[in-house]
Amino acid sequence: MKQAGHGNEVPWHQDTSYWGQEKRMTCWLAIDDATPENGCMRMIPGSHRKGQLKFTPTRFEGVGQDLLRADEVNEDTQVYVPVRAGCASFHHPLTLHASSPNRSGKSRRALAITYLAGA
Ligand SMILES: O=C(O)CCC(=O)C(=O)O
Repeated sequence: MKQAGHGNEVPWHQDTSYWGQEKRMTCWLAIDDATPENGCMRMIPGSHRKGQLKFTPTRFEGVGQDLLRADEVNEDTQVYVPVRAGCASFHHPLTLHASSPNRSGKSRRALAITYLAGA
């Protein structure tokens, strides 16, 4: 949830930093159009092939818990992942991704659904 003109940064991370190596996948369903202006996700293509990277728990203002920030990220190859309202993106749990604060006048709401592989 990133309200218009508000919303925190989500630092570069792999979901495995939070979950461990469980076989999971995230479906990110946009409720509003997500654009570079209102803080859509950014990803590093191919980063899921690099395995688990080192990360540091980091305190962010206005966030009640530490977020796990990947230590070394080369943003040169990042891509923005705009998603239209009602559409979804899917990402591998090792894919490096992040999002910026929403500095626009439009809200950026989304629902993240995590699929966990059965045994
Ligand atoms: O909504 C965002 O900006 C980040 C979402 C995210 O990190 C995720 O769904 O794994």
